[in-house]
Amino acid sequence: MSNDTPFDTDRGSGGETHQRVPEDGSHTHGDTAHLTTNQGIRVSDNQNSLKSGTRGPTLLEDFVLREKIFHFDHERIPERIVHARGSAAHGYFELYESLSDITRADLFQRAKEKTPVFVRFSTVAGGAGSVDTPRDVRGFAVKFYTKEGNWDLVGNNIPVFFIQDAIKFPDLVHAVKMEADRAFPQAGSAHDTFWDWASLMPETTHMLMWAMSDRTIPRSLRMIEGFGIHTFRLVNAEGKSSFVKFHWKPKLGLQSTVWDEALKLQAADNDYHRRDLWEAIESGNFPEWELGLQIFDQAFADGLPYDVLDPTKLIPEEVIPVRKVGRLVLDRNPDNFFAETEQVAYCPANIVPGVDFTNDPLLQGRLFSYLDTQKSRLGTANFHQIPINAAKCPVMNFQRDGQMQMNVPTGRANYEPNSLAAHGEEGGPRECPVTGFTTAEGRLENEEQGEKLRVRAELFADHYSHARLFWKSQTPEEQAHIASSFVFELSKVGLKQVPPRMVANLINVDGDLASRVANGLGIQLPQKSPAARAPIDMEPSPALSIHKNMKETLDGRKIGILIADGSDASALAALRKAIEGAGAASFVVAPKVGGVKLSDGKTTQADGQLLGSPSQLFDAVAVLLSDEGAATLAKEGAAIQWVMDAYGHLKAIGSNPAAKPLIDRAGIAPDDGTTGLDDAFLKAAAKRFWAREPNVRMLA
Ligand code: HDD
Repeated sequence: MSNDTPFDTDRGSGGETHQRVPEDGSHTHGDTAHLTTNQGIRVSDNQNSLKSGTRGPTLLEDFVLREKIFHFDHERIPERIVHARGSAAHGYFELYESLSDITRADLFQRAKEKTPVFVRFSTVAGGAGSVDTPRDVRGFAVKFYTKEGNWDLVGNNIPVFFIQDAIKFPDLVHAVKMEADRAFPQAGSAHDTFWDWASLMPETTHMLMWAMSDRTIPRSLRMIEGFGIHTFRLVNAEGKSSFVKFHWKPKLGLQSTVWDEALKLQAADNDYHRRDLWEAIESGNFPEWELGLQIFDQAFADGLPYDVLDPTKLIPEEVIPVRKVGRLVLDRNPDNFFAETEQVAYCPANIVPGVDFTNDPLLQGRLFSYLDTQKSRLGTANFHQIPINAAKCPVMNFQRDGQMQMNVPTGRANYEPNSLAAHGEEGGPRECPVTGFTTAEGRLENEEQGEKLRVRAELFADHYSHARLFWKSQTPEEQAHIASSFVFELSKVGLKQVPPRMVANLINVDGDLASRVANGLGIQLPQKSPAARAPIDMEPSPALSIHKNMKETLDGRKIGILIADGSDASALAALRKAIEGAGAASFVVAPKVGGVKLSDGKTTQADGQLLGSPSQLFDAVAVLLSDEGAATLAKEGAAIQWVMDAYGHLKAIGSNPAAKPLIDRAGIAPDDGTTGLDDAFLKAAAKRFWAREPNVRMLA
């Protein structure tokens, strides 16, 4: 081994310990990286611990072994109490036009300017190792590294929340997470404690409607909306402030799975969403959203029959249109999951000059919680110095020391004011009343401010108007899914008093919904529960429906093609070309991944083996078989299930005539979604066939 230079030439001048591995995988070449301990001592043997004799006991002296095991023992940090399972990506936000009239926030000043971002998506209830596709809310957290500091917009894919006051958050989370004594179920709300609590908390009803809708079983993280939820403020250079609600609109349109598909995805691929996001970015199909703003003023807020400070309410887009102001593009996967996705620390209190809070009592509680959480997770008040959390603008203050301090401040100036400069010493930074963050004027939205009260504002007592609005805004198919989800979840509840109590609340939303749920549960329709405040009727909002906002496109979608020995080579090539030409990815599935002998005698590799690539992984499926292949696969359960599930999940199924024995064996009744392998298939592949659903499952 060459060891002729005193310093490792692969190490940066700052002494950082990037563990660069030589391209040939070796670690002994003279000019390549060497394995070292964390103290920089080169390691001569990474295979054997130091022993007394060949078969003797391991020696305590082995600092290489002890350091390696010590570090390994501490590799995990506490996972997030909620949103533990997540996936993230780097990207940028690009502004369409200057918003200087409404905000002084630096990132909103100059058209076309890009601001770097790091975005983390998550489920809420499950642990870090849980699956990607339970019925659950998705977190949508964006860290903007602006030139005037970090702004975190920590939202969800649903525009409202379960509770109105942060003091209820621990109760919500305890109720929804695995039950305290048995530690199950993981990652889902379909259990006693969640519904016990939710049925006793009528303010959850609006959010429950969303949670039971297909919003919580998205097809892809690339196809969800995002919302800031709370009413925030934007403040311009003159100090004039406006209220704002933030929206993220996915370029690929909204799309969800059906429940049976989501359940089967949990078995097919635990990492379905993580993989999908990663692969899209890796292949250059960068996920994209538009940032939309709903802007309004105090007079508008005062005129509403509900309170804009109540996070269980939304403002329909039909009432205040969403103004699109820029786009978010995710174009780079993280280099290291732990360093970035796990250690990223979002905090709703991170805002920049030009953005401000409101008195929403849920938001106000969040302003405390996240900073506190980060200290507990990352172990030190210096977590802001971790690269993924560090602002990309100068950070200068007199905060000092603490565990894991990475900065080495020079001089004596660690207090302010000081007059050290007069002595020729470095005096340090000073406050700036002009460009510094100033709290917006007019934050006293509430005339009673000043009295100390533990109360809710009057209009917060309206628990049902917005739940009714949501229900009325759905298509009949979506309503059937919502009613069926209530039935599914409440059927898992063993506490007998809970389902009737929940149904009693639902009568306040809609009598038909409540009857359908009671009927699906096989229980008597109970008496309506008393509403704290009589609901009002609102105009339906089509923007709240997924089905009314889906895009018929193959962009970003994936089509599975089932082949077997003898499949037509040129038809396969043409099909793949057509699929990819339409913007989708094609994925060839075959009984053997190593090879299928096509009609031209050539062997082609499959992308996935049949059993490991069930049809729920695809948006539409094509079956291209020879007579021989169809005869074989008609006897293969996995192939029959492949076609049956595609049918049951309301997807397009294209097939060639020779595939008929398999199609028939799967019991497929022809409809608009069953086509040949021509253009009609590509058109069909961009849709789901809701009309088929009553033939394949009983919905509530
Ligand atoms: Fe929260 C994490 C979203 C209310 C306390 N929350 C967390 C994350 C998201 C949200 C997306 C994960 C961020 C990431 O990817 O690291 N939370 C919300 C939304 C809420 C909300 C949209 C309501 C509108 N949260 C909320 C309340 C509290 C918390 C009321 C406490 C009073 N949330 C936390 C937390 C977490 C968190 C415990 C866990 C891990 C973390 O913060 O970093 O502090």
